[in-house]
Amino acid sequence: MSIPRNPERSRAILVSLVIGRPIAPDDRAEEAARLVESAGAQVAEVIRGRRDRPDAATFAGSGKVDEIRMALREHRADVVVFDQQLSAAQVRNLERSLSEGGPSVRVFDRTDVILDIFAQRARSHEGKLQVELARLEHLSTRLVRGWTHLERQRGSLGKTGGPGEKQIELDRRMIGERVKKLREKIRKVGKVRATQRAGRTRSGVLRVALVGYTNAGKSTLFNRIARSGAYVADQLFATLDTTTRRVYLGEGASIALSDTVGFIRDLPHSLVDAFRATLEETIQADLLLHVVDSASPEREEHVAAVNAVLAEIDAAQVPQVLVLNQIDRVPGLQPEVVRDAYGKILNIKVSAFTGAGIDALREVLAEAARGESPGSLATAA
Ligand SMILES: Nc1nc2c(ncn2[C@@H]2O[C@H](COP(=O)(O)OP(=O)(O)OP(=O)(O)O)[C@@H](O)[C@H]2O)c(=O)[nH]1
Ligand SMILES: [Mg+2]
Repeated sequence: MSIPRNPERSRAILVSLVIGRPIAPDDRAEEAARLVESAGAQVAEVIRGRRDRPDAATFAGSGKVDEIRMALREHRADVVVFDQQLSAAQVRNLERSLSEGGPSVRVFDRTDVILDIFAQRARSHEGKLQVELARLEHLSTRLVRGWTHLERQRGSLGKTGGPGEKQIELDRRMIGERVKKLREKIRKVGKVRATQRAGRTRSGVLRVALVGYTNAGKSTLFNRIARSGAYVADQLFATLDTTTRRVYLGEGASIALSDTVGFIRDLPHSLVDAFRATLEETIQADLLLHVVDSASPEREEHVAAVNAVLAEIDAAQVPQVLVLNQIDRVPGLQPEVVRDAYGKILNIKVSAFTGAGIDALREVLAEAARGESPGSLATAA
């Protein structure tokens, strides 16, 4: 499933400002652009820059705001996305200033975009509950600062009529009640999940979870290992629901393999909290396959961001195997299992796309399933 390719997608001006540091060769702006596109909008122009510190009123400062206004007019765009977290006051000031004397402009920040993607993608009952909870919690942080009337008019970024509208009509008190109800519902669904998990534990099957940065190739790898058909797409957060399959690896070795939601740097806290139940699959796993896109220049940052989220959900102690995926895109990289002098696995190089290295990976999993190689697995912590 993908977002409807709406020909009348919002045209967005993306603002990617570096605070404090000098401007880096910008993979960050590229990731932000992919986020915006994954939400269903179209990036008309990227405005970059750097500041020593954010401007209190508008984050960007008046010169940049003028530049954004010109870009909006030039591209007849009506959406501005900041690749940072904005305060309620900054959003309000920006919207007021940028809408002056023209069509009304909506301003979103990075958290809005990620929440918007999740809202569009959630399919399962549990996923929908979790996203609604995350959105309400994000919304309530803004309501505290007295922003109800503006929030009410805001919609989904990609003009696909996200599920947000209805909720936004609620006032703060009702939001509080709704949040409580949602938490209770999620807790109940989580209980069912725990029972299912207990069933798997009792059968003594090794539980393996695929984790990693969004778009690293987890679902592609899942399909390779499980010979199955999970949804794969070149978009961020293609997978939101955990899928688990029993995989037979020959000679009495079998595992329960889970594909999970991708991580991203600065994942909104409300989302981490809301998805805790889903991510429990990860915490409870016996082994994590940490999938990395080895062709990404940002791979080190991605690994660090994933490990940060793992620590946040108390999964840093779970044994981890680093799977360097997409080696077909890196000249010179061969499929191999790299071990240190003591036989501990440092990483496994594969291509989920071509299938190179997958047999070796399946063999490592089979060994782990038979309990033959406890010393060869490392943890992130
Ligand atoms: N060239 C190449 N492309 C790959 C490889 N593995 C995955 N891809 C592509 O990378 C994109 C993302 O793959 P997914 O499997 O959806 O990635 P994911 O990690 O599940 O992403 P999310 O569910 O969004 O977190 C798709 O276009 C895949 O076809 C690989 O080994 N080589
Ligand atoms: Mg996926």
